[in-house]
Amino acid sequence: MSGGGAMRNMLFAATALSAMTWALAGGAADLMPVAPMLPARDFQVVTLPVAPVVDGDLGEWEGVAAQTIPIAPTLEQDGQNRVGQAEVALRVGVHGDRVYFAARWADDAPDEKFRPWRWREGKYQRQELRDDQFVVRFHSSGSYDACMLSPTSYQVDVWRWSAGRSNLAGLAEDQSHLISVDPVEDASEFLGPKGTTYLVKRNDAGEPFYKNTKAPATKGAEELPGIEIIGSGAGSLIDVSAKGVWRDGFWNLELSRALNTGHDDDVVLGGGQKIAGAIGVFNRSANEHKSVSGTLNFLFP
Ligand SMILES: [Ca+2]
Ligand SMILES: [Ca+2]
Repeated sequence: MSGGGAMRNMLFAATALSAMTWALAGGAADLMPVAPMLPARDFQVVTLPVAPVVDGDLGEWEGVAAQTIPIAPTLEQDGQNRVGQAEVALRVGVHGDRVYFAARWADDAPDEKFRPWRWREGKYQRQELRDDQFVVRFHSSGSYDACMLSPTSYQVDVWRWSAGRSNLAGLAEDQSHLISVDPVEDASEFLGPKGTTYLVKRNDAGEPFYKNTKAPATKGAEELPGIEIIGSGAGSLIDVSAKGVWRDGFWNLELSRALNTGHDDDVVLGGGQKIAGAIGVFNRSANEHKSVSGTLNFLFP
């Protein structure tokens, strides 16, 4: 495992730890100050009289009271976290056989470039620019625990909206994370006080709708996009429709998915269940450089 990978994994693990500071094992032994997690809370999902159009215009949600969800950095003193202590105005409702999310949060500028190519010193070089992102996670199996280093294994269903990638296709990427105390093939490993934990990030089954571009050898435009849409995608990967519109200092994002997709890599929502989850916001960043809510216990009608 590379040093950078080790740090990423360690920090990912750290996001689920409460007020614990620990050292990077096997690397530079940097101390990573982990911020305390926000408290868990219940989140009532409402029944919507009409289905919202997933277009980033939240006008049809006016009759639904938004709940203000505080979010906080996963790490203390994280220079790459541009969100900080903030709030998301969140509304979640069910209409028919689908669930809808409306999220609105402050962001000083829309960042819609993902690792673009720029012509530098006689060739195109990747620029480590990241786009804005919003993620939702739901507990899907196993023993969900806010602390990833507790002796449990569990899986979460992850929806990842990205301003410069999935938004171009009107989607969020439908993914899952497996957190395991037992070794898993192709997992990232991280070390905690109770031993090694394994993390696997997977895309749901199906056909991708974008890919990373390759840069030509000869000079064209000064800057070229880092990704391109290659089709509409297919399968369980594209279950989540999503559209975000940035206006007047805020992202306005709508997400929607069938309560039951019929795909075995998705959690079934609705049906009066209480399902633990969380939300996270990135501003021009990736990996651990995000601000997250505490556990949200979604109470479905
Ligand atoms: Ca931004
Ligand atoms: Ca899916």
